[in-house]
Amino acid sequence: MNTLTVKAPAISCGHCVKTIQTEVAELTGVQAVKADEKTKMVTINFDSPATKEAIEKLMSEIGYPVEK
Ligand SMILES: [Cu+2]
Repeated sequence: MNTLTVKAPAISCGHCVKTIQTEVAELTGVQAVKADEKTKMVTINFDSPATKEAIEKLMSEIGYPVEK
């Protein structure tokens, strides 16, 4: 199990949190997604075939690019 923690500055409300948690969880290999509205941090637990790159790409596609 790998853990990725990223900051997504575009998170602005509970709806954003729900969108991220729903969309990222659909990626094959992702086990758990926890987003926080206040800190704008997202923690993802994943296994193969999911990758850090694939998760970050998906977050950009749904409108929440991660801060580098
Ligand atoms: Cu929102």
